[in-house]
Amino acid sequence: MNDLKNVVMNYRKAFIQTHNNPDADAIASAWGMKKLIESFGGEAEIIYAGSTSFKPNITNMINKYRIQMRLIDSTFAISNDEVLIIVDGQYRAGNVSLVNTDHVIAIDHHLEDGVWNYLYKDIQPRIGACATLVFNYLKHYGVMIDQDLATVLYFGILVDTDMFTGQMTMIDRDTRRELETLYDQKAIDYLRLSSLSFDDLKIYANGILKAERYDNIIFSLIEECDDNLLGHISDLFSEIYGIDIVVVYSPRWDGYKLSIRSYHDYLTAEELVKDLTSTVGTGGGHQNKAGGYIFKEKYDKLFSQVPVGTFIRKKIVAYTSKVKLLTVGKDNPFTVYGRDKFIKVKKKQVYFRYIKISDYFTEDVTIKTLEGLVTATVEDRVIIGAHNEIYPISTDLFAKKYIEIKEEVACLSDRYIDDYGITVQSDHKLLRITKENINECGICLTVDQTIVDAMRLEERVKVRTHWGDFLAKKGDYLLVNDLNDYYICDEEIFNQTYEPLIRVELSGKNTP
Ligand SMILES: [Mn+2]
Repeated sequence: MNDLKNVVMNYRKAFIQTHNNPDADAIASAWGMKKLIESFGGEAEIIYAGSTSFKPNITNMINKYRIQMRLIDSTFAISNDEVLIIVDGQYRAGNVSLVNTDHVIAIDHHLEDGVWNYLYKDIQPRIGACATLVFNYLKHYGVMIDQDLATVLYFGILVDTDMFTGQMTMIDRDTRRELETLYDQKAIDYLRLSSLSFDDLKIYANGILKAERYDNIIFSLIEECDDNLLGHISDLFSEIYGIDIVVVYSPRWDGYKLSIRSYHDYLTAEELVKDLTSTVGTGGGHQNKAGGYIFKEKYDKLFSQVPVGTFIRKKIVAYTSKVKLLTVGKDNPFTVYGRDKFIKVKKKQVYFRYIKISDYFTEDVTIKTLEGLVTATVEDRVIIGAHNEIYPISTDLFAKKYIEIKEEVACLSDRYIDDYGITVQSDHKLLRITKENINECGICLTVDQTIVDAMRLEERVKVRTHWGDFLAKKGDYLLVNDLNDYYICDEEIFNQTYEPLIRVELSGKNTP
């Protein structure tokens, strides 16, 4: 993040380009970026291509905050002392009109679309809205965020995340909370309540007429429309008696936007969207509400012969009929699968990173991973596992299950930690552990010798425990300590952390 300022300030002027037909997130990101560059003492102008007739809420936003944007056409050109900054899109992407230049910066939250030699790029597809990224740049450079800018950024995030129900990370959630201390709530209501036009009613009505029911599931194809509308329609469908899963999809220039609802006993909207988009797009969300995207390019490579509607129906129906529920304490995995399917395994010796909370803090802490929150007391230690997985452990238990290692060795934790990493935070202090500084953490070795029964799962299974429901995918392992204590282990983590007990062959002595 440090060098964005240096890169931009090498140029006399920056042109901030949104994707064509910009939406609230694109405009919010561009406006925030303009303010950022002006805070550096630079000059910036927002440009866009496409239609000049906006949704009423976009028009209201532009007018209310007097956001200046220049409409460009294919003749638009920039000179060598000017830089092009693309927000909420990428250079040479199908929805970003081409401006010929070698001096390009991209700040975006879509999947990386081709290789380009950017002067600077920040492309983070897991983030819910580009406005989240821009907010964090403003914060990083200490720019004052006034109420107007906070409101516009907030509105961008709100719209892009389907009212905070779709794909979001901890960074989006933190940004939302911070903006809520600064924004103008009334203005948000005003913008939110002008999100539909009268014509949208027709789209809404057609979507209802075209809905198809498969038992407890409803599917509906909605004509190209504002993202907002999809959320409204799927919420309405989920109120129908006897329906617990809703899948609504709508074409976009490069794919399909998805809105999913689930009030099923154990299938969450999030897992449905993740399964549906696993090879063809992206998706995320929560228990009941989720959003996603199917990319046309990816889809056509794999399933060009299958209409998207058929693909969506088949995939959702297959998923809902296949997933089995095992309730700990009630279902016996040995009877469900057969005793002979299990093997005895024990924990391998694995090196992990850990921190002693008292080395950094004098009070209790909250640990944030991208997936969620964990809390720990100042006496605890924290083990950093694989895939940003992290768990607090009492010092007593730590002493039983791990030994501290003094010399530097390769740790499993190091391989998986990424740029986002984890954040440990108290009311007064913040510690961020990423791949940059993970080698400053301590090292420990597992010495746990517990033997459990393990079975590789050939299907998706959900295990309901006292702590909640855990979803296993095909290939993961079901580990059984006893009938009141069984759990799921990811395939890769299993292979790295467990090993089978060696069978002792009684060769030569098996004579009658
Ligand atoms: Mn966006």
